[in-house]
Amino acid sequence: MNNTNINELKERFIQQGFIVLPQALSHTDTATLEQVSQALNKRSQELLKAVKDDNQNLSDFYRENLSELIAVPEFDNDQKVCRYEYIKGYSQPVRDIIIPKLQQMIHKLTGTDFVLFKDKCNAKNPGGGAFEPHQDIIAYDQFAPAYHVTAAIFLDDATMENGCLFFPENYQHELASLRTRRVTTPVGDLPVLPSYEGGKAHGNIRQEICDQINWVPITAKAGDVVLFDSYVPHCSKKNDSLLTRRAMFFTFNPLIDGDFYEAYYTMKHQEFDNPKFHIATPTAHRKSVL
Ligand SMILES: O=C(O)CCC(=O)C(=O)O
Repeated sequence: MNNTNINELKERFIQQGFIVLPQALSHTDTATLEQVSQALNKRSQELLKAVKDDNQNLSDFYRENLSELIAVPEFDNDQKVCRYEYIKGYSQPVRDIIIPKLQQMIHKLTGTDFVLFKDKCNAKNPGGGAFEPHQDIIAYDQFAPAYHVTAAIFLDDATMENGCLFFPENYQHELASLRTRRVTTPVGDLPVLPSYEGGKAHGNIRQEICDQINWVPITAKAGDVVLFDSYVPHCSKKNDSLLTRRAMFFTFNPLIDGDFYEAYYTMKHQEFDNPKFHIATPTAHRKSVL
């Protein structure tokens, strides 16, 4: 993000709710994240196996292990890692190097100090990993902050074939006539879109709203960063390739609203089955409780 185009980026971020920053991290940083990803994916696999071998379920395991990495299995395979979370709690390089850099990036864009709210890595395994259209804010509203910025960092190229993200061209414009609840945020009043409640589609934006949105695929190279706020609708299709499409998501909230990272993960460890924590995600959990 250089100083010459910062005003244009700011304007686009406020208007669209997202921006793409090609190759925003250095090669050293992406190499660090690659190492972290390999170590944490291995740890997640070991955890899923150990819990199964002990005839335990993940809810009980996490209730008893509040500082453990959170491994969430795939919808159709309880031994395959769909995502893992609590990266900052687990990885010193992420804590000391990556998060401060992302904070700087977001500060440059918004002029505001942000603190980490949550983090995760989606594995997006071959044959799976579709995320239905949703707004992230729906999954965060049990905590005080009403606005968040997520940095999605791609560890693999994201393509049409392997399930890149889709964002609206300009949802505020496309849905200008929609009457819905609006929330005051640092970038203006943003809409909470009507979504399904309960059942398999819990948290997904209603179909008639999705149909009014002009969805644009955002393909990305490994090392690209996409910054998006917690109101912009987004989704991704399943991975139709033979390789994973890994991406880490670091979600921040304005520092002025407080630091909720540990409170968020204490709640997530204690309430692993709470549907709030599995909105629009392709995880084993959705099959079992919804
Ligand atoms: O990883 C993806 O393809 C989509 C992620 C997403 O939409 C989310 O986690 O909210």
